[in-house]
Amino acid sequence: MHSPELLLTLFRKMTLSRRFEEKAGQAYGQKKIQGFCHLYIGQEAIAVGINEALRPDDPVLTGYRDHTHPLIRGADAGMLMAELFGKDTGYSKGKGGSMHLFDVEHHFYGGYGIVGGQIPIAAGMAFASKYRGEDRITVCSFGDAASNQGAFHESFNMASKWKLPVLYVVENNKYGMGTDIARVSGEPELHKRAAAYKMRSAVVDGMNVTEVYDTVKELAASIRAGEGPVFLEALCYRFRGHSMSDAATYRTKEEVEHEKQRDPIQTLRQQLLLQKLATAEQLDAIDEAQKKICEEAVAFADASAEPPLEDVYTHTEVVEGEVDVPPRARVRGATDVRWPTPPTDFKVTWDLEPKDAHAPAAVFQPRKGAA
Ligand SMILES: Cc1ncc(C[n+]2csc(CCOP(=O)(O)OP(=O)(O)O)c2C)c(N)n1
Ligand SMILES: [Mg+2]
Repeated sequence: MHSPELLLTLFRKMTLSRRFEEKAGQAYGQKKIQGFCHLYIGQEAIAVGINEALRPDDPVLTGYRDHTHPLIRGADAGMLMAELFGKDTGYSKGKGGSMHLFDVEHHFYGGYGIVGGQIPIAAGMAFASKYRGEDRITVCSFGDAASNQGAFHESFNMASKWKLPVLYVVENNKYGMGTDIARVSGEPELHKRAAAYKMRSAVVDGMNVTEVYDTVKELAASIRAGEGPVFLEALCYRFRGHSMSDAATYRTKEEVEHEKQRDPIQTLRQQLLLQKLATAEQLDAIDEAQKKICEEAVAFADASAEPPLEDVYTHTEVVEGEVDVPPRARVRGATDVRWPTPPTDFKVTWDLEPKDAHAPAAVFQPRKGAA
């Protein structure tokens, strides 16, 4: 059973994501957002279900469809929108943009435009947690098409061999940019690939937020207990185009309309009403409050300045000694920013390999009678 508080939180966060994405879509149409922009509309149950089942200090990474994760982890909506607008008040001073959001304060480590780029980075972050003896788990989501990247194989192999504390989640929305995953995959039931790495796997209805929450809660506990990485397949559907420019010739209008019947927000709304855990008026009020947050986010981004011209070539790489002010402190003057301080005593030797992961050394036995 889920508490009414939990269900209402899930509803609020999915609604916040939906309203933010609608505003981003609108702003893109008005040319306030340039370049690429990928909306998460339809897939909200996955990010929200996952995040609610995690600890706030568990690192999270995803691809370029990345607005929702930081938003629901507590990032400042105005600063996220400003980043999309390319403004100086954005999380990365407008230099990351829609595909490269990053919010260290809330342990959101990107935002990657290279398909599958986050998969090996997540293995590295999980390795770091294990090496430092922390009990954090890293969660990394990526799309169905990303699971055909070479980095998938390399990372899964190492994650399994080293029993890394990582939860990989494939958000299977059936399509890459416009290619049906079944057309290009020897094994389109993606979770089955885990067997090749002796990795635990699970499948979940990614349009059902409570199912995602329950599944991830259980899987996260198993990973935190040291039982090794897990591969979760979340079956879902995106209601909008791949990005803001999508000719949409690869799927029918009927298919999209049919899938919209499974809207995760409407499903939870119906559940809350049926179980009399909230009234329609209460849910509408929650929705209105999220709309207001997103309207204010757009107003903040609109009113913000472009990055100064002299900054064109700065802040694109880490420069030793450069002052590093946490974004919310820089932009909002916040004094409550909790900034992680990673250890500095790095040893770059083979000792980094977790000791318990060593396989027994193979003993070479020459065959009798061999020449
Ligand atoms: C290495 C690489 N190859 C190709 C592209 C172009 N590209 C951008 S998104 C995309 C499809 C990815 O689809 P999927 O992984 O299913 O994620 P979804 O967009 O459905 O969330 C491709 C091929 C890229 N960005 N990076
Ligand atoms: Mg996809």
